[in-house]
Amino acid sequence: MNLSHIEHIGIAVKSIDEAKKYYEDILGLKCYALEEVTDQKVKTAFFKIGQTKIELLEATDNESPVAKFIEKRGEGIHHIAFATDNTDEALKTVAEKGIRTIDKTSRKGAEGLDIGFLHPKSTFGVLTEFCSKEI
Ligand code: CMX
Repeated sequence: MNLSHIEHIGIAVKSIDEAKKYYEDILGLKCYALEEVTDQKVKTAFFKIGQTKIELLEATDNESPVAKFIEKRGEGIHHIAFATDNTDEALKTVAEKGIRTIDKTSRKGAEGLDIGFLHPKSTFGVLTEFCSKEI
């Protein structure tokens, strides 16, 4: 399935405006993109460190997975995303090995990537994402 690196770490926050100050003013990283992903009911802010990105996630709706996550568990690490060369194939491969996938096929995520999630109950408590550039 060719996982190459950690593409990003998703962090659920109540307010991107507030959290962004910590990443920029304290850690000295630069926010290079702000994007709303309507399909996922989130606003995102991206920072890059080496090959890996930090993705801040703010819910845009009470029914957003991120709103539910913060209500239940508070702000913090929400998911880890692995880069692969083909999200659809990676989802299929793990499903065939008995892992519960949230998405059967990929959908469009931030930055135009093809994304798909594995259920945290099947991955030792970590919501896991595969993502790839369109092929
Ligand atoms: N990490 C770890 N565990 C999580 C979790 C997360 N991010 N989100 C939910 N859970 C756990 C809950 O704590 C709960 O555990 P318990 O039953 O032990 O309490 C269990 O999973 C079920 O949680 P829930 O609150 O009932 O939520 P749902 O089942 O309705 O949804 C999930 C959970 C993971 C299926 C849903 O959040 C989902 O489909 N996520 C994928 C999409 C997503 O998160 N999009 C936002 C980011 C998009 C982006 O990066 O662009």
